[in-house]
Amino acid sequence: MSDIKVGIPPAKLVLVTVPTAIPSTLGRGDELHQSIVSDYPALTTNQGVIIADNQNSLRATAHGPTLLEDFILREKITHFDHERIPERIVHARGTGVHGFFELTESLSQYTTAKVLTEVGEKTPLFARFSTVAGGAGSADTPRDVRGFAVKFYTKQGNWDLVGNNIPVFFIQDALKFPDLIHAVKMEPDRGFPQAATGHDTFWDYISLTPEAMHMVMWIMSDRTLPRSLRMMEGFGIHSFRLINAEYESTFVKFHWRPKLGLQSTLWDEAVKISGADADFHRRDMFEAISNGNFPEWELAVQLFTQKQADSFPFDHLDATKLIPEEMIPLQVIGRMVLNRWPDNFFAETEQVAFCPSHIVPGIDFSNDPLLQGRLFSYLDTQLSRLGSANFNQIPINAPKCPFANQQRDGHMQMTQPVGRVAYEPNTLATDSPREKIAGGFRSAIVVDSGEKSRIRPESFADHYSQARQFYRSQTEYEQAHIASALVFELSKLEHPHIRESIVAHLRNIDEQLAGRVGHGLGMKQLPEAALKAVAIQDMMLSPSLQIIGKMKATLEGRVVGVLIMRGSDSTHINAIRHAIITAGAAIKFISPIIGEVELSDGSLQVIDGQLAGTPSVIYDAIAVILTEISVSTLCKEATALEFVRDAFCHLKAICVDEGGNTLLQKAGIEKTSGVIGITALGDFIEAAATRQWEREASIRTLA
Ligand code: HDD
Repeated sequence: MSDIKVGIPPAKLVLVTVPTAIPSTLGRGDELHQSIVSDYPALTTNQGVIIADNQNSLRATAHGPTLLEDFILREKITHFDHERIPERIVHARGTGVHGFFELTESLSQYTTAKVLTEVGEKTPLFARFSTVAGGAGSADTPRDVRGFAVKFYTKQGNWDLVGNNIPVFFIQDALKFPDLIHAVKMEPDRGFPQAATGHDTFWDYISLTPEAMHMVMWIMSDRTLPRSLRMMEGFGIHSFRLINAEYESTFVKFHWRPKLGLQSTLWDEAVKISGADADFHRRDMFEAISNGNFPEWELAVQLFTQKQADSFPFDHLDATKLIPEEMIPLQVIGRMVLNRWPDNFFAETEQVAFCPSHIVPGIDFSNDPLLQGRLFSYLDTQLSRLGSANFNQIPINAPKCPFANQQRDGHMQMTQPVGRVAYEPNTLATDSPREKIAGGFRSAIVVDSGEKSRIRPESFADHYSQARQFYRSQTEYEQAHIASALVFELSKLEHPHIRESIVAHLRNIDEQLAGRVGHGLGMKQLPEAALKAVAIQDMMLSPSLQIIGKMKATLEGRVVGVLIMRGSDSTHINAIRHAIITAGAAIKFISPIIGEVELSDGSLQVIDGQLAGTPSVIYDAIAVILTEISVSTLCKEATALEFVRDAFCHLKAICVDEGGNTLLQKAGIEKTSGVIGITALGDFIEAAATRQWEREASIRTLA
């Protein structure tokens, strides 16, 4: 007999005794495993039968065929074969987190919804953030809209606010949604591109859909390249109605505003992040929650009456339009805090079923035709995705308030109702659920008249004014990014006529933008401007549409990467660590070899990332602290040179000591703004809290 230490999870690590000589007649090949697990709960089949051998199927003889009789094998493999459910047709890749909503300002004047009237009440919720076009296994950082869906488990039932990180949408009518999605997803004959808009079918459809032009401006902006899910806004998009105790209704638009401010990456950075860490956003959220840095958003509302709506120079029921904050100011009414990672990704994040039709008494829909179509689509899709009308019984979807009705049976029914009554009204079961006026859901009283027809109102015909307003409201850097993104996307097309058609639309948005894009695409002459149904309005500029304007000059929630090697100055490292942590950021150490690095004072610094595996794109700012000896080695490492070059080209602050500066020189980086010596740590922290926009013109042609 001999003692053997085996590798099993640390909590259960035990020393076990196994026979050195295993009787050959057993022939199992896993006696070691058997003896280790003897202290654990028994493994059973789904029928509760204890499994004696989970490593070998039942065979006729040692070298014979496997027997059909092996019910353990068949049950296990059958379950495995059915483990996947259809992924969401859109928004398949997502990250879900639990949290709560706390109301800080009551809207009792406008609504009876308790979630919006009981100040201080904490309503539990589950939020899921997603990309739209890619499959469940695609990367986190393509250029794409982000879904921003929140399920509030209110005392009056579940309320799902299913929005995006962009306040407008591509189309005005839900009938067009399947075409839009077929155009943007991978092309059906070739099966690519995955999670990308830079292909012919998408732009072909867009070129024939002028109502999409406002959304095109948003998706070509850096809004579709968020730095973190924690640093993006969310929007309910449609107008909804709030209904008060007197059945008076007020229109409302919902906005989520991140406490950390808005921040995006640059296109080149996003592309490289996809390669460095396909799970960048999910990991970022996971780490923030695990470290107790709970992400937080304000919930704000825009409230307006029908009379105000009638005075808007656009139709608020058209989902391709927004109401500028400068026109109807945002009123902050509460906060959302995300503080608990799900226990099980499939059970919660995958099975959560959001439906815009899930609303509670005191909230109602507007007649936005896109919203009206969504009210049907989501419930329908859950039936095919989750396989049963009983999807509401899955714990993540079940309300946390009492619920009872006479709906019965169906696939995977989990409840076992008793008694002979399964209908309402009845006289036979006095304790069975009944309809109730008090506290019950009532629709808004809306009077409508007109002819039944397939028609869109004339007030939906202005497709360019808000696109122009958005573009012209951006900073010069953001305008350049929009132009470059359009050049990049359209240059991918095989069909020149689609490119021309898009540039023809751009001429209605902004001549200078059309010129920049046309030039970038090598057009000798710009096409005629696209036909427009109504005159374009020059609306007032709205700085609240910028990202740069809404970035917060803070390092809070960010990560600084520090490149070090053996002998790096411990005084510099301690000073920089202190400055970064005091600023609310996290610090990660990078070195060519993982493990521990001995610093100048003999202390050991644990390394978080190996240089080739953790490029600077995953950090918000970097520092390089090296000795003259170590830097001579690093100067021959392409990854080290790329580390500093990328940080520089992505407009990040860089802090260096003398050794670090030698690496910068080798990489051809001048000590310009945002490149700061270790002695001016205060300046580095200040520079790291933002990006060095003025540097951009020196390293990139801004179209
Ligand atoms: Fe949608 C999912 C957001 C228009 C049909 N949508 C889905 C999700 C979000 C949105 C965030 C993912 C929810 C989750 O995390 O599970 N969708 C929007 C927004 C829209 C919009 C903000 C416009 C303002 N969607 C829209 C239309 C239709 C759909 C017009 C159909 C007519 N959306 C769906 C869907 C999905 C979905 C097919 C796929 C998975 C799901 O519902 O549960 O039903």
